[in-house]
Amino acid sequence: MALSDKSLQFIELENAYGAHNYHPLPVVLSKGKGISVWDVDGKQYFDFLSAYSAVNQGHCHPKIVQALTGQAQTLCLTSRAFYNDCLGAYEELAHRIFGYDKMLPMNSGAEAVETALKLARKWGYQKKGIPENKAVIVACTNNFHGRTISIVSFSTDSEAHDEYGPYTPGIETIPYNNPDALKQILDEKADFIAGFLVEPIQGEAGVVVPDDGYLKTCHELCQRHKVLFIADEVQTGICRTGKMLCCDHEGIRPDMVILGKALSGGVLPASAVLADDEVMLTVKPGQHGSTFGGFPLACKVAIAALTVAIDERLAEKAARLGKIFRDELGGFRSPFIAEIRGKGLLNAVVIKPHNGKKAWDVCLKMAENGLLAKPTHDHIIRFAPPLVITEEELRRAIGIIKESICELE
Ligand code: IF1
Repeated sequence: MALSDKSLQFIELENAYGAHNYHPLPVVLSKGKGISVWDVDGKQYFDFLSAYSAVNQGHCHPKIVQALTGQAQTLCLTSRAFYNDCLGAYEELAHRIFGYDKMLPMNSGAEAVETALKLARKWGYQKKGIPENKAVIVACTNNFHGRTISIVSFSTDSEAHDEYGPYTPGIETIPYNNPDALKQILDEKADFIAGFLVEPIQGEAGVVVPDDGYLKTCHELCQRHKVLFIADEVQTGICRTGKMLCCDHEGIRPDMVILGKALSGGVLPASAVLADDEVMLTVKPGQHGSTFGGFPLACKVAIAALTVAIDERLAEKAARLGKIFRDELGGFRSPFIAEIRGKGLLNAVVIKPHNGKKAWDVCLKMAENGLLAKPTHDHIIRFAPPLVITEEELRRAIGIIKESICELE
């Protein structure tokens, strides 16, 4: 990709003064609207990453931006030392949409996952009678739940995990998409297990969709053994996979739901844990919190983001358009394509290296042709456009993907 001097300057600036904890595609963005982003030279792209599914409602959605700017001029932050006139309405909306007794608002996804783990442990000691300091949480191999020390403690990805020890104890991993593995560990030590933490589809692992019935079976096993079923819907939630929650596909109601990313339409960090009173009320005043969690600005933005998701029927759109995406690329023969998988508009193409070109080269070529996506694990490309995309736009984007692959053959 030829880079303009202007782009290079921004890239060099980040390289010089920023930590090198990312390896971005060499594109410098300065504007976004709906499904499009523009670089500093004014070139327009389809955004097929959507900030890892945080921008489901599209960039700078007018209703969400209006909520932001309106509240920004009124009251931004109070901390939870006082009540405010936005939080209750937000929590009530979450109750009406998701059907849980209570919400606990945080900021990043990782914080919400940490919150769920803390709640599971509290519940384990207070309600299940697990002996002090013996609670176990079960997670899955190839998980991605964030980057705090406790969360990376149970990561099985060496990049995310290594050299961050000593690690947090009390979390065990079992193979994903394997209900027998869950059954086995529950049979062995259910008395000590507080929760089972699972991504309904594993995003970072490369959009790994478990077999139909997996989540339902795990949910039943958890119920039978009095273990909390904790769904990390940070990436899959808010309509991305064709339902409001990915767990809705199997008709199960997790004991805890973790939301993040698109909960705020990608406008500011807003995450949350949803649970019923039996779990949520185990944490008492002073035992958990966050300066920004549930701040008025985030409440107003999240109310708007959820309202847009429902009013614009983003779940139905994701379901319908996702099928078109997989059908179209599934019927496309190329030596580069090994597999296409996904649900709704969370999809991935597994790339076989060809002509010495890999997933990274495909992404560079697509960027050149006006479509942004990012490889994960070297050989997988994730495709997740904002859900406000139209069928006509999706078909144009599919054209760019096909054309880019053909150019490399
Ligand atoms: C990065 C991946 C996506 C998540 C699930 C919790 C979190 C995430 C299921 C934590 C975050 C991120 C973080 C981002 C890249 C991105 C990602 F490739 F790493 F896996 F989306 F696919 N649960 N996912 O996917 O949320 O604290 O980041 O708000 O660069 O780390 P967070």
